[in-house]
Amino acid sequence: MNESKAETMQWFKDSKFGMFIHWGLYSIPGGVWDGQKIHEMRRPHVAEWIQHAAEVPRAEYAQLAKSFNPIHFDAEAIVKLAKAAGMRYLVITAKHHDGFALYDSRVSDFDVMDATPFKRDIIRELHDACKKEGLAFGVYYSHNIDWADGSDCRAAEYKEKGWTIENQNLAFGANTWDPSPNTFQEYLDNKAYPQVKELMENYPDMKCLWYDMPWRMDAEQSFNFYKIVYDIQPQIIITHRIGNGFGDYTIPGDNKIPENLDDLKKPWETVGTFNNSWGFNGYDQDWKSPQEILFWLIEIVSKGGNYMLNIGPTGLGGVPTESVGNLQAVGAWLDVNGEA
Ligand code: JFZ
Repeated sequence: MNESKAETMQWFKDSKFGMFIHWGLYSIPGGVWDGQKIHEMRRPHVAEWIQHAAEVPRAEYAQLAKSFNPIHFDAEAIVKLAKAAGMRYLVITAKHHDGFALYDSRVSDFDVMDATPFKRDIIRELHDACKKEGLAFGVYYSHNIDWADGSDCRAAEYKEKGWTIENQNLAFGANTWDPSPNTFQEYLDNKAYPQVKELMENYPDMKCLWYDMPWRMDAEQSFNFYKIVYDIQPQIIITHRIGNGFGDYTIPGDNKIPENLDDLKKPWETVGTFNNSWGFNGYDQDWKSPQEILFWLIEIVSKGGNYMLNIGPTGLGGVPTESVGNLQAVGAWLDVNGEA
């Protein structure tokens, strides 16, 4: 029998330390497009937003898939690294804002099996490696923003109505440079809902689902995203970034430790970057030292939260050496000084 949501909540509260993985086509350019660095382009300056920053047309961006062949990817090695660091769960981007899926999707060809020479189901390999090594597993799914297939019609709508401050905020992150012809509803019905259903059917016994950036979701849409998960894997807990109050746990903000714990009301998790980006950025060497990571971890855990620290594998699938070394050092410290 499936475990209940209450049991997963308890698991979450006991887990404390997890690994976040941002990986996709954006890992190939690594924060640089046509010789321009992402921090010289428009915000946000995180490498997984390169398509948005450089306003890359959809067809041109999709060409990246042809060279996505991450021969250094080793699911088992990543899971073992997480364990060595003292982490107890792992969450990977099944689909980020660029719309590219890291698993075999039947409803879209823009995925690792159909569009790349690699043709290995990355989500399956990590899911199975976690199971084998006894680590909990979850996925991130960008349900609202999809630069390839969705969320653009409304930006066009706002543009037509005039860019009021309110509209500009609502359109934040939308593809306004080369919008897909889909309506938002078509995108939901033909891609996003079916893809979440596929994830639920294909990868059993998951612990959490990380929806993100719900800006334009209405309550019915957020509810649908909740229901698809609950119908198939009722034990899964969901981030509040699903939108409209449906989440089971809260993210106080990226790289943010909450000050007033009473405001949170739900169990919480701080997510953190290793340098200044989630996706691999080839020129950002501003790595958190083992001491800094321990500061974050201890501060967060002592306040009752979880810390999910991110790694951004390269376009070839390797984990940056600084991340590997610093995680191992954190694990070594915890082995001596940590408890439970
Ligand atoms: C989002 C994504 O856009 C980003 O690429 C990454 O996946 C990150 C984990 O999540 O970025 C956000 C979302 C929400 C806030 C900040 C960054 N927030 O509410 O402070």
